[in-house]
Amino acid sequence: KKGYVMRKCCFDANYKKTPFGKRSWKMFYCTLRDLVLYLHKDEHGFRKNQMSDNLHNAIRLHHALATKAADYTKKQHVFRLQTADQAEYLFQTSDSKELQSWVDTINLV
Ligand code: I3P
Repeated sequence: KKGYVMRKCCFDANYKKTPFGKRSWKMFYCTLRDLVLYLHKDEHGFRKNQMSDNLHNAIRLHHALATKAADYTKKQHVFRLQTADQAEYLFQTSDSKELQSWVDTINLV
């Protein structure tokens, strides 16, 4: 699965609150492959398989959990991703179908 999403970092590993100034929403071209969610700057970054993208923006999905973020009311179509190392992110998708599709895909890997 691939597509553009908005991402907000809430907690870094070990449930450490993401520092102020690093909690803003950012757009990424997201791809899922081999239990890893890669966040590329854009589709070009994905095609070129840009190293800088891969090193800094890969989220391991083994033992991760995606759930609809019903408690986050500032934006629509948002899901929460909690990882095995206890990091937490919010992802905004384009509509409810996309939201469900990302959640299902992530939880099935
Ligand atoms: C963050 C940015 C986010 C906001 C976050 C701010 O500031 O304004 O949009 O999250 O609030 O810290 P910065 O750009 O300086 O990182 P919301 O959109 O969810 O309000 P937070 O501190 O409550 O996470």
